[in-house]
Amino acid sequence: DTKNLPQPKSYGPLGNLPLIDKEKPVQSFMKQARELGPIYQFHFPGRTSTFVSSAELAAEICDETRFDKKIGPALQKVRAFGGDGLFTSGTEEPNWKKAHNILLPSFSQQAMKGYHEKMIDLASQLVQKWARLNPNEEIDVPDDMTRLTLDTIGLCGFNYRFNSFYREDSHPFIEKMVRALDESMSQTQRLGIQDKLMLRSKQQFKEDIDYMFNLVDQLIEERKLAGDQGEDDLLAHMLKGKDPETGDSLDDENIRFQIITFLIAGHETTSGLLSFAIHYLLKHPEKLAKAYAEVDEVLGEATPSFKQVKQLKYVRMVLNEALRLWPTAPAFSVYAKQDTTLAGQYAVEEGEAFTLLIPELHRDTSVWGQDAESFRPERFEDISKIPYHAYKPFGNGQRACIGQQFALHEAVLVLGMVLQHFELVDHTDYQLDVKETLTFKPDGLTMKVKPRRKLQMFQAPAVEEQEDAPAE
Ligand code: FDE
Repeated sequence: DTKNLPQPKSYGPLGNLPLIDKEKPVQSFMKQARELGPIYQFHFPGRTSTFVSSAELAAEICDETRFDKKIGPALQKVRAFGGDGLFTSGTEEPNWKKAHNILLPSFSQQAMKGYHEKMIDLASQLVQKWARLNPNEEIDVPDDMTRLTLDTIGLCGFNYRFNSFYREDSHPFIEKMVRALDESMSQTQRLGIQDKLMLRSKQQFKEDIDYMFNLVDQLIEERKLAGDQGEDDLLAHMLKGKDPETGDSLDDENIRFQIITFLIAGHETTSGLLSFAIHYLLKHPEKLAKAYAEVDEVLGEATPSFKQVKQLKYVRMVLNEALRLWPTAPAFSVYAKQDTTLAGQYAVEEGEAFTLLIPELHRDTSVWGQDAESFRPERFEDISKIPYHAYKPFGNGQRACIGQQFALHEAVLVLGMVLQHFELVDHTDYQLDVKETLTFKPDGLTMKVKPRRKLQMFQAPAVEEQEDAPAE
């Protein structure tokens, strides 16, 4: 059964804890998986986690008749500000299903058409910023991508402009959110007694959460005061929507949690995705050339239309492949709904939990081949050839990412426009270093760009020679 699983070296009361690099816990678990195999146990002081990383085992724990999403210790901490929002609520909690039903239409293909223009608005701000850099100035890629994705979810979701491109530093909301996320991750790694002593961090945590609640509550209040102006964004759907199953609508506190959830889930992950994609294109000139060719053929000089974004197939494959190698939300956990067995081999008791290490699943050579470590977007030429349970960058089943289409439409559009306008230069010969918060990002990735074409926006009208000509 699962009691005799492989486990790493133990350090007395600390269990396996000393084996974790505190800055890179998930990468530490990935490393252990390479040494211990596709399923192993890891002992923290006071609790044990079981990690799985093969396609065979992923298919088992993704069977929703036997397993359901587990709100593990890290998500428990995030609940301090995500509450019973979609991401941090259990499937059995009434607000999960209710919000899921109410918000699903906000993420349909039809809804994407409504967001397209707003996405273009913000992608244009990014392109304009980069077009106006001096030739020697470098770009902090994850930093600018975070500005872009935060502003996009703000505008599409709540008609709110964070205006991140007009600020030297990130919006205060981001600073507090990142610090709160960081604190919740650290809390899960501290020993009980250590944690109790961190009074200053706890006070800060509380202040940061209060700030987030205030900003969001204000947003809700303002919208209510303004009344129904025909907005068709997430917030409007949250305020007006009724669960078709029960006729219930969401209460104000839950709407607050949903907004915070969408701001968290919707921007870090997507900005990491765009940053990894750029990293891999910088390192693979032949793939970059292919992407340029597609963008030039499909878009030419034009601002992308909704339909053209759908036609950027290779750009989409590049993003899929970036998500394979570095899925920006790198793990999720499930628990057994009843006693069961895993792969006909391990007896599992009701309630036992498993965490899927998505980057390891995505490197399973039995599915991805011996070149699983290489960046090769062509793998995604025919999606139907990829076994369903071998690729999980957006999670699984009914608890999968509700924002998937949103994130992909945005990312294809942005990467398409970046390639349309710029030649990308890897001026530091960047070596990948993956930073972990709740999500993955290429740490310290910078590049320079050279314009490929003249910016179309706000061009002065052509000078009319005749008018200026001296009168005869
Ligand atoms: C979700 C999600 C997931 C799952 C998790 C678990 O299971 O725990 C994942 C894996 C993900 N997600 C991923 C991702 C990636 C990317 C790029 C993204 N994602 C994006 C986005 C955007 C938005 C807006 C979002 N996203 C959202 C979200 C939400 C709300 C959720 C929850 C759902 C439920 O219901 O549960 C998620 N996402 Fe994501």
